[in-house]
Amino acid sequence: MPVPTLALDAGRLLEQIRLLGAIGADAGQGGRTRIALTDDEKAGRDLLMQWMRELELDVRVDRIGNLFGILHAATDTGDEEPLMIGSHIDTVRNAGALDGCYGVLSGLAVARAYRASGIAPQRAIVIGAFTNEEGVRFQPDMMGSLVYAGALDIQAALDTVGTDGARLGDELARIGYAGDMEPGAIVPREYLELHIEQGPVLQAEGQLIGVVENLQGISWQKITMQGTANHAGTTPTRLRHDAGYAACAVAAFLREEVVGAAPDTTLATVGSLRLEPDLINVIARKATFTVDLRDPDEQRLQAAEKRLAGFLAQIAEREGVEIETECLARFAPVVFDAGLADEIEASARRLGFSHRRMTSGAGHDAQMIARIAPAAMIFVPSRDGISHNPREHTDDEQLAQGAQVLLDVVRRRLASA
Ligand code: HGY
Ligand code: MN
Ligand code: MN
Repeated sequence: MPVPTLALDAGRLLEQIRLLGAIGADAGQGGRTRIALTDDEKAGRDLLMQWMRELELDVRVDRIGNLFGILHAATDTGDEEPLMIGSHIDTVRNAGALDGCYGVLSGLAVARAYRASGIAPQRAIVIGAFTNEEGVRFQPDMMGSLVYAGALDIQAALDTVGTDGARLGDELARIGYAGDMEPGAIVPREYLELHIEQGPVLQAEGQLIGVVENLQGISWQKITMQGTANHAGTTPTRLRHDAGYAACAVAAFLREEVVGAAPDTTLATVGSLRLEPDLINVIARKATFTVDLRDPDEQRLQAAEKRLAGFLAQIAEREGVEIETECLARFAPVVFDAGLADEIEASARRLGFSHRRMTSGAGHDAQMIARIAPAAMIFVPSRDGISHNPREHTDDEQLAQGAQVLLDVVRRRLASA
């Protein structure tokens, strides 16, 4: 079948990015917040559903709330092995407008290009928006695609209790997105995800397209330290069981010793830290905090976890605090499909776009779908490498060019056997 000539409507893509980015807008500080299964995220889902229907896509929702729009093939058999384009539209708190949304809306742009051409694709195109990619309310992250890939039991996911005490299944029902399709019912022949890099590499090297070959390992833990509240002015240091000090000692250890052991690859973040009773003149009796460890190499990631575990035992002994750890997410590094990566590189080259192969620092739904189908990712630059921040930005032209690469890969794949 000849490769169809398809035109990307970049204007509509950019407009939809802005319209979706306005949902959940944070008053007065820029940015938006659409944390998974909140009313604001529901509003984003409703708008996406409306746009899918405008394109006359067949809309499906599965039991974990993953949302799909299907552009059916020219023939019934073509529906059996669809090409899937996906990402997410939930956000962290006070987020940028592009993380996840760019990939989902670029999927709509691909479907729109086929619609506008009057050509039905040889194989169906499925555009997916996966539930709870960010994992900031309900852990683990990439939850919807993890369930979709069959690696997390649906009931366990529905019974997950969030950081606010809400049960995931109840919230899904409350916002009206507890669908009936079995997760995984649509098995893609391949999966593509277009995403902003969220890091500094492409901009630093003056490259436009990232051909993402692999994605680093992720280890999330919640650590609870139980000390003894006491008077800040009367308690000698040697008699303290200070959960606040112990938690801060862990953060310092992570930077100096854990990252220090592999400074070019291992990353460690204490992103959430709560002290109780959280008062200026009371020694903290309790510290609850999170540790996010990443490394592209599984052995180094395990070594980082071991170093942390060793220090926790030491500080518990030294400070006389009790420590509990809970694993919130643990994903080994993932290698994407080499053939798909080659096709992405070939499209970038054909379009005359500078490009380089790279590793993803962030987690993505692609790493989960890679468990059930060949998957690969396309990156575009993030200005100053900023993301998970209202200052997240990619130039309009770069966003359009990234979507052109996606469209070119799709049209070639769907025209081949
Ligand atoms: O944590 C991550 O890398 C992704 O944003 N969920
Ligand atoms: Mn993302
Ligand atoms: Mn993110």
